[in-house]
Amino acid sequence: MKIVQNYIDGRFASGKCEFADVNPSDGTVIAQVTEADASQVDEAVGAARCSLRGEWGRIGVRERAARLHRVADVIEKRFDCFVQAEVADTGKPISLASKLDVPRAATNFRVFADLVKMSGLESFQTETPDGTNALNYAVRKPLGVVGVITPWNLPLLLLTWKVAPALACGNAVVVKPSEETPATATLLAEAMQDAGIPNGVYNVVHGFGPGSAGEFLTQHPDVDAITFTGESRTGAAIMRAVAPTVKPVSFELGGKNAAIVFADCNFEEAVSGLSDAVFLNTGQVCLCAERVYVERQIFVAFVEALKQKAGSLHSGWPNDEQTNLGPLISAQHREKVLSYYQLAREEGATVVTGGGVPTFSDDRDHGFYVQPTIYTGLAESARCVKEEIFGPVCHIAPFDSEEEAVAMANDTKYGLAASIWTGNLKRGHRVAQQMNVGITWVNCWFLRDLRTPFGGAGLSGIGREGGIHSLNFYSELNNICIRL
Ligand code: NAD
Ligand code: 6OD
Repeated sequence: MKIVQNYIDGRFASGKCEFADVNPSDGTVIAQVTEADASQVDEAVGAARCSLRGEWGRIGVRERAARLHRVADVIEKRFDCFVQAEVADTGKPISLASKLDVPRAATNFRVFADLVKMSGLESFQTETPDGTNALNYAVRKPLGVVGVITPWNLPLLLLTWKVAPALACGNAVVVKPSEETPATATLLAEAMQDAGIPNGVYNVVHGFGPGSAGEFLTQHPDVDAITFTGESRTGAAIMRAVAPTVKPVSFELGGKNAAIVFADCNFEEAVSGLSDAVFLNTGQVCLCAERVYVERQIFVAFVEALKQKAGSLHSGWPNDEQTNLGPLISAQHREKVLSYYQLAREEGATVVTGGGVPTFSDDRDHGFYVQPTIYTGLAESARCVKEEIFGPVCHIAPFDSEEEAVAMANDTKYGLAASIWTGNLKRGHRVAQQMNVGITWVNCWFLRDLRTPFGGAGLSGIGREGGIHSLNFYSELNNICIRL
């Protein structure tokens, strides 16, 4: 049986306990994963600290950037290896892993390697009280040791989205990937070695949250900052854990995102865009639309068209190129999603399509598949309209006016993303600017430019990453004031 090990100070290390890594498409155990205990987390943090005093702390930004480009080169060279590891851990379709997850991992390194080279000095000339001048300029320094804790839905994409800017700024990292998807973070360790990233700069500790590697990392007194992507309530637990040592946090958390479809939209484009926004990655993208508001004139036609799209999705084996709907990540997550399918019925929903589990009469029946599901008819106060489900499911409700649609879309404690579908760009701007979220797309969804701010409001997070926002989080600014 394959063993997925921790990676500490440039060496793969086993430990006292192991847990199983399960393939969600058929429930088979594909590897045993070494769980890091408190002493191994301590060792990883120590190695990271030590690396900052060595070569990594001395080389300039140009050389750092060159090595990050080499990491991207290695990811591209070992592309199939990364794709296969991601597909086996997540069950996601190979077409998705090879078009989205793995290419984005390489791009994350390239973008932040280039960006950090271009980031300039902030400076001000200041008049002194006696009529002379002073020059202020701010220099960027790394934060130090950054703890990176990530989820299972886009494992390598989301991990490298944080590791790349953290390293570009000259930090060292200890990463704790999700216990569900340990493989690609570990493969990345090999890429780091091949790319000449010094020992101790990138460390991987495997395990769970409470009482395990996640909590050991957040509570560690020598970790300078935590960057986290995951559930909002995990974010709350991490806030409590970092409070005594006052660590800065960057949080990318859950969502209950709305889409607003106006009658003047390009109907085909809106249906196709919403099919992605609801079902991509089996609805396990934090940006997915679980609440769809459609102008009443086109409501019936839209519901029928999205139902047709759901019906055309192919829940095949992940390695089949035709598959575009994989399983959910785990038996436990499937229980959660199915409990919402049940709750929706109890709350009075009309089931337009889905609501259950598909049968295959092969080993996929031991996997964690669910049917793509659409509901209508729920009250806006229903739990299924308020709570994040994180599966291939949406509720569609009609609206009669722009004001009503904006009010319903904003009636949530989350604030991650929204999409607006309209042929009237003036309306697109107007409505987009009223959305209480971090990211609004008009006539598109999940279209990314890595220089732009990314993050959420309310329960959806704290801070922004992307472009200069990442560089700001992963560095400290020291302002120097010189009397001239
Ligand atoms: P999760 O919060 O359960 O776990 C995320 C990570 O945190 C895992 O590595 C886990 O082991 C660790 N963890 C759990 N409890 C911890 C604790 N007490 N201390 C330290 N670490 C702890 O989330 P998940 O189920 O893996 O991912 C799904 C969630 O992530 C959804 O809510 C989704 O919306 C959110 N998400 C948000 C974004 C974003 O960019 N906003 C992106 C992807 C996923
Ligand atoms: O595209 C990104 O940079 C990003 N952080 C996406 C998050 C997706 C959530 O599941």
